[in-house]
Amino acid sequence: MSTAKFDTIGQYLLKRLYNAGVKHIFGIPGDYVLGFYDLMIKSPIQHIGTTREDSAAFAADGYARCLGMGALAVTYGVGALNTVNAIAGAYAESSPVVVISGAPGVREQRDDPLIHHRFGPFTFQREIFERITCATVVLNDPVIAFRQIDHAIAAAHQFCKPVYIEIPRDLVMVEGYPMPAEVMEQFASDETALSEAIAETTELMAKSVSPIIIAGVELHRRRLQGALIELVERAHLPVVATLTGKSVISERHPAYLGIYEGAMSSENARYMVEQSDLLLMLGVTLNDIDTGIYTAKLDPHHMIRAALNEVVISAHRYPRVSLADFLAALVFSAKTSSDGFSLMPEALQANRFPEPNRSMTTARLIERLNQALSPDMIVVCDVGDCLFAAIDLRVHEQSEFFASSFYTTMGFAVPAALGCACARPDHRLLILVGDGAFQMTGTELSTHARLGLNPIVVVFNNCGYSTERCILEGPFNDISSWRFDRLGEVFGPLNGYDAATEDAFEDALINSLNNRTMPSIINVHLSADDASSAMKRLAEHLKSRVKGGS
Ligand SMILES: Cc1ncc(C[n+]2csc(CCOP(=O)(O)OP(=O)(O)O)c2C)c(N)n1
Ligand SMILES: [Mg+2]
Repeated sequence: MSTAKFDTIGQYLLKRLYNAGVKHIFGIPGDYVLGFYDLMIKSPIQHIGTTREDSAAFAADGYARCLGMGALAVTYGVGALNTVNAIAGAYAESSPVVVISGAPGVREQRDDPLIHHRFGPFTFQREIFERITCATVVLNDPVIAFRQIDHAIAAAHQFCKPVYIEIPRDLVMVEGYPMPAEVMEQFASDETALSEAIAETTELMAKSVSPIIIAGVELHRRRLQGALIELVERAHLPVVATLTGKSVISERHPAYLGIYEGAMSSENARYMVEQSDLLLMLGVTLNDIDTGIYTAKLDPHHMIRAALNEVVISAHRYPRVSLADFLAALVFSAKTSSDGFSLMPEALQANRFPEPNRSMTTARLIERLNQALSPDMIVVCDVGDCLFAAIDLRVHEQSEFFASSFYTTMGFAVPAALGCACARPDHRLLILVGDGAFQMTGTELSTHARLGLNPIVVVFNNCGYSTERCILEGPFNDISSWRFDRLGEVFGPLNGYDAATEDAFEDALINSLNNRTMPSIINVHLSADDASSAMKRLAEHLKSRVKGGS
């Protein structure tokens, strides 16, 4: 009979993760983490094996974006270090991913052995992760291990960033000790600054003739979408989103005008933002992507910018005001308008498809996907021209759009979609990916297949690294040509289609939509010099700037 009074450290970690909403853990086993794996498969948490550790981290990132937390468990050195790029991405993109790494046992480490997967002092791995997470803990002391676990999970929640938990293999089955919960300091808004910021904002809004909201990524990460929609609907304000904030509001809402991304925006969205006399920027990060490679024309003197914990109006600043409090107070004080939305959102193209024998282009592909999107679809997009093309994609009410749109790491989409599919089994995944990015982590499609998932993968096959070609053409942008449609033989079961023309794409798309039992992949042949409408708009703009000398 067991005499154990408390959970073991491994059991406690699994319990706390489960209570935080983590029902799946992604990763690849190794001897330093096997004890933890053994506990995991005996727990209610399901293990999802991936083909590579960075895929596990991307999957956990997708999972976290859907449910608020995701986790992966990997072995020491070779496993953990394989996740560094993906975890740096989760850090840059504010995604609360819990990295669990096994490690040599505490007793083993004492003798300083030359043990496999070791690459330096045993502290090195934690030090690496310290730079790309908001908390790192090494569970090498049973007395404080439970508290360290609580701390790491609370930090991931609070800061919306990855955390690192290292568990030496000889402590997985050692009992820990319950401790009183640590009180983490919570950010509290300064009431005076908040009310002054709100008073000034409402006054400016009342005077403004053409106010517009620019909705940013932090609204999504802090789960403030509900407050945004309330504000939009109460005050009848038009809204655009940034690319990193894409889908923070339904892209079919009557107040929504599209993505604003400087010269890459649609004409309508660009006009509405750039002629506005009051930009209400909520949770917007002004990075190069969201400013359309710095082509945005946003006048700071017409700007109210609510960031995570400050509000900046024109040239002055209200410190210690949280985005959530500012938005809640703004909703409360918004003058409700009984007018309907009198906006002119750009109508979705309703062109006829397919045009017989017509070669497929990126612009037409997006048009057709817009028609095919349904409210139960989540779109996960890789970087490359498909990301810029997605500016013109309009996702529905309950659907979401996820991408590594700020960090822009290739290889995100196929594995992140795996995480989304596990998190939201009632949704269908549409994956947009370039031929180059697919070659990085496309093997994860076989995990989708193994689990009986049914994503539709659209490969934008433009014969290499097209985005890089736009910057500097050279043989380094050529890649080998893969028969993506034939991957079922190796990665399957899955349906593969080859689509060079609109007719072929139409057949492939209809078959893919109808087949819900396995993944589908459509290899869409695009010409190497084809580009999304957004890229063309940017090129036009840059050309006219050169001609105009500005
Ligand atoms: C991991 C990683 N390596 C390199 C890059 C640099 N990069 C950005 S876009 C791109 C080409 C992407 O090719 P593909 O997926 O085929 O999309 P395309 O640009 O052709 O539309 C490269 C190499 C990157 N963003 N991420
Ligand atoms: Mg390509």
